[in-house]
Amino acid sequence: MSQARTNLAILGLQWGDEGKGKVVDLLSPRFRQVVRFQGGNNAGHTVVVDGQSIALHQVPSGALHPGCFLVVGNGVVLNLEVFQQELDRLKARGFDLAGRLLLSDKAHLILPHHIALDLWREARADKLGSKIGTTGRGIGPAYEMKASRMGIRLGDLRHPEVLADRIRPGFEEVRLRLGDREGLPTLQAIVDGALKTAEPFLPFIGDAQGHLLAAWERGDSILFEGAQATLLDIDHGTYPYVTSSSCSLGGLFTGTGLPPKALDKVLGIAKAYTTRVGAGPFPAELLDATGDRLREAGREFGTTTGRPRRCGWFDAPITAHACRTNGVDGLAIMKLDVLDGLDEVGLVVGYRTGEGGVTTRLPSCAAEWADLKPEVKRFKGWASTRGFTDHRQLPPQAQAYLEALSEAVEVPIAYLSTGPDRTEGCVYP
Ligand code: 2SA
Ligand code: MG
Repeated sequence: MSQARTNLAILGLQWGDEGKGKVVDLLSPRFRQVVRFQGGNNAGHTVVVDGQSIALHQVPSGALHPGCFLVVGNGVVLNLEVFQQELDRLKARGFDLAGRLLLSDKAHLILPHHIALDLWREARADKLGSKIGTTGRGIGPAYEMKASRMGIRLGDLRHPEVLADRIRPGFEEVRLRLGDREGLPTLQAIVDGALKTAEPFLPFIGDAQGHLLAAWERGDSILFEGAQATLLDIDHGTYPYVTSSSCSLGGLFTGTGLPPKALDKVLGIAKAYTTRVGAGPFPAELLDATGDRLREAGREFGTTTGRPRRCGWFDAPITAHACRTNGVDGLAIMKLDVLDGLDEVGLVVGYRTGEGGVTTRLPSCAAEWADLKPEVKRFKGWASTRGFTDHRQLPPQAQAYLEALSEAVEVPIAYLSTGPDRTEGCVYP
């Protein structure tokens, strides 16, 4: 993690909740610009400062460092009401973002009918047995409206006189599906609500692409903060059990308007084990007492929805896939301490196929995932790594596990987290 003065992307390599928030918070003092480029308030990034945790959803995790300018790129979908709540909570804790926040005028709004459609669709899918387990924040419908050319950009808020006409086509399509049911406000209420919520934000809405291009040209250091993760990527994840944005590296460029040359390094974030929230394939999942133990010890409950996360061993094939997809230069391995005290620690090195072989190749469709059984390599457990700040002092069993993990994904470890606080962790040389 000695990439000061280089432009760095921080990307999740599993199914989210790897601990990206902590890494961004740790690194952001070295950067002038901190940028979000995809996702919305489905993200939940927890940052712990002085024992107090702060959950961020749409505000970039550099918020806690007054020297960071925060940019929300065009690839993001924003719920401004929730954004306002986040700003208020930050302000109450002494963090004022005035003068250091820019929201792209090309970013899209999440509106009440998007949320209603998300919830309606999930309830319906539940009956059909095809639920995705979304966060219910309207993320899918907001991106869907963007792709079908019925989305509303933040810049549209500058033109209140035509806002109803802009929102109407998408709203009417949602109404066709949902009918006039409870929970779906009228078009006028949606327009009025959007304008009222947007008012305090108008000074912060602008040309984020131009701002970032200028920052890059003058040599400002830029940190790109991914949300969700590669296995939730709409193209490279476990489709259809994914989110609706491009969470892997490609999304950084479409989601900011910067060219690939503007990026120097990619730091991939992975937990020392694996979790996922919502439905979908998870070959490494532990449905036994060990899985429960990981959930309790790691406090694996959704930051946004509070849902219990499914837990399992570190899955090398999925993480290796994410490393290749993103061209990861170094790994940050998070929450090693959660594995403390186990007799044995497993590492999924491949999958046993129906035909009796072992593969590290990921299937491209959900049906094929179902056949995969994990091939687990077992390591002797260790007593404690909690709070360790020098990797050379780690118990030898933990060192052996980390070495095997890094070898299996073919990327060196750059940082290791041994506890939630900023101070708990080690940098590798
Ligand atoms: P959506 O709402 O359309 O993006 O849901 C689609 C899938 O993407 C998953 N997803 C997530 N998985 C892990 N963490 C996420 N953020 C929150 C957190 C989640 C929470 O940090 O804990 O609080 O529940 C996140 N956001 C989306 C989701 O579970 C679906 O599988
Ligand atoms: Mg999270």
